[in-house]
Amino acid sequence: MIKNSDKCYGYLSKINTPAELKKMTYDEMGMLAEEIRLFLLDSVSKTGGHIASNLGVVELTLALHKVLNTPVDKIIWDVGHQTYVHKILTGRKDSFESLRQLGGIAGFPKTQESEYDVFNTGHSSTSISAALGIARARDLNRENYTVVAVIGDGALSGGMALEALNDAGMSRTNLLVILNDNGMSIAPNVGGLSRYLSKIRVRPFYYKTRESMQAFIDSLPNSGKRLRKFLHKVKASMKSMFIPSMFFEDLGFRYFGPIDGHNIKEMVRVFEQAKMMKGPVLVHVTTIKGKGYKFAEENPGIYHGVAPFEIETGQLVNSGGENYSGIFGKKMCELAEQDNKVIAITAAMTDGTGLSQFRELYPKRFFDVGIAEQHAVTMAAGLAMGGAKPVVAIYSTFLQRAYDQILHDVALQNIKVVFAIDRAGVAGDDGETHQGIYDISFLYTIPNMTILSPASPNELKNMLDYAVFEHKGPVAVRYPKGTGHEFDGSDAPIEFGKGVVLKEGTSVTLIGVGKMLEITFEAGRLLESEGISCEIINPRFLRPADEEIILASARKTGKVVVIEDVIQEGGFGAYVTGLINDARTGAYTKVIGLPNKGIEHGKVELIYKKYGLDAQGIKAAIIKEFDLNK
Ligand SMILES: Cc1ncc(C[n+]2csc(CCOP(=O)(O)OP(=O)(O)O)c2C)c(N)n1
Repeated sequence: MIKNSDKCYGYLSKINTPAELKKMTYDEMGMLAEEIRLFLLDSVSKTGGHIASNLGVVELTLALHKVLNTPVDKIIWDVGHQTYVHKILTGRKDSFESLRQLGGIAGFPKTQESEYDVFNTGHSSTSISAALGIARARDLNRENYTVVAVIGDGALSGGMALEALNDAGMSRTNLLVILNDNGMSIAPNVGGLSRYLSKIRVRPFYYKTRESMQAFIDSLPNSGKRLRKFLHKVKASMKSMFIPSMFFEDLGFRYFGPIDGHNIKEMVRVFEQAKMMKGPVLVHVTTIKGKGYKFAEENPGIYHGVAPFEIETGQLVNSGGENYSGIFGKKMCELAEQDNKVIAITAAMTDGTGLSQFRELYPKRFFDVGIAEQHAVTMAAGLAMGGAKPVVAIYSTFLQRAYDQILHDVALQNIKVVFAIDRAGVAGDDGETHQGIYDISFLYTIPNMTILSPASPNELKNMLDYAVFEHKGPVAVRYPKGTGHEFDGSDAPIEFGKGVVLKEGTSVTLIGVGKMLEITFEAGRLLESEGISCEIINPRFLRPADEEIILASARKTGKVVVIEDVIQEGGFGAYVTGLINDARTGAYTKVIGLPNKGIEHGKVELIYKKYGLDAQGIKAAIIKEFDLNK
């Protein structure tokens, strides 16, 4: 067993800031890299986290911090899931036990956590835009420091990254982009750009020859002008001979690479050179995802982001029970078998959304479009126009990217696209950039959009049946992370716009949205034990809501509480409050949800407790609000 003791970490224990790194020799840095790998395995196997991506960037991060003068020089990490090594080197190694835990250090860059974290990331493909902005501000302020964006080949498939390259390439701004190419997104990377990169990866000969040639030209005396000109021409034509089109150079970047992202010395040499150059420069670094840990190297997709695991066997600690993503994936296979028009679309999240089996069984009806949520949604609209039945599976948080595509391309034309929204509600460990707590609010503003929220696995399956085969127009089925339980009546068929009163009561109406229904029942039991009679409603449809049962219950109890694990502004509770007020029932309302201030990382249950969304908290809030103790 690897021990987390100073004895094993002779080099690492000396590093508190990047300054110490600068004094190290390359051999020492090599040994430090090995210690960092052991340290990462030791801590992430306990806390869970993005192990494979971090194992892959150990040397890259060391080389960057060796060359750069951080925090004056700025590094912007794309997605930010690969910043553990950066955190270890910038004063946070002693906090690693608390990684992703409530109150502990975050799994992504956080400006409030350290001055070395320059820009908060979490969603993919933002780094080049942010870096270009920072570089432009630097120039306007007449300051002088280096700005670096580190972006993976997966993140490069996102439209924003390409928009930023397009702008940066012609900008003449001094900007360094490091492309960390491991051939992997979470799963193997997809698309034409990925194929292009793999072509470059296997043709380092061209770049090596070109570099040597440039060095030779530079070494020629001024008198050799004609030879110099001739060699420049040869160099230029070599390009078209070896690589059909030099994408990055044609965009306006100076391109270096591909270089070995596990060779610190080589990277330091190239980064030093690139840092001194004028204009935008792209250094293409090749790395191995999961490097140094057999299980992660063999299965980088599985070890991309993991729960705690056993180091020796690679065995993941079982979270118990089939989760909603798995249930969704199985149901999709059933739907596809029933109807050959059913199509599944993912934006680089095949495993995460439970669609691996679908991909195997129905490869022609499965599309992984890369990290391209916007494209996924509009492409789905096109498929539907062509007569297909597209189901777009995207995590709630990433669907934010495609707001305009949902509105402009799908909803305004009232096109039937099914949105399978995974990780809806509090998603936990990944923190504020990954919580699925905005979807009800943003979907509520979209015309023609129907929103369903299943409260159990059976309800998810039935809602998918309904959405795919019966519903007309755009429809979203939003379901949570993790597992769920059945309750009496959970297998009742879905009827458009209909909710269900699950328990009659007289003192207060409790409406539990989706996953919160289970906790609402628990809170109801606590209230009943104090003699407060609860009526419990499962709304099922958040839009259009079942106004009839809600208003009838409001008139009966005079007090209505909506419980949802999303932000309160614009949520279902806000809608119900308006409904009850407009109907002049005279009933009081209360929404128990989340404040709109960014919800930090931590276990879902602990976050619920902190924000009063656990059964005890709900009970206490209701008693206080309505003065029910008297
Ligand atoms: C907009 C968005 N969609 C999906 C994701 C989920 N996601 C996190 S990392 C990742 C793959 C990134 O691949 P790459 O940039 O190559 O980094 P690597 O982990 O391979 O180093 C994906 C799809 C995300 N963070 N943001």
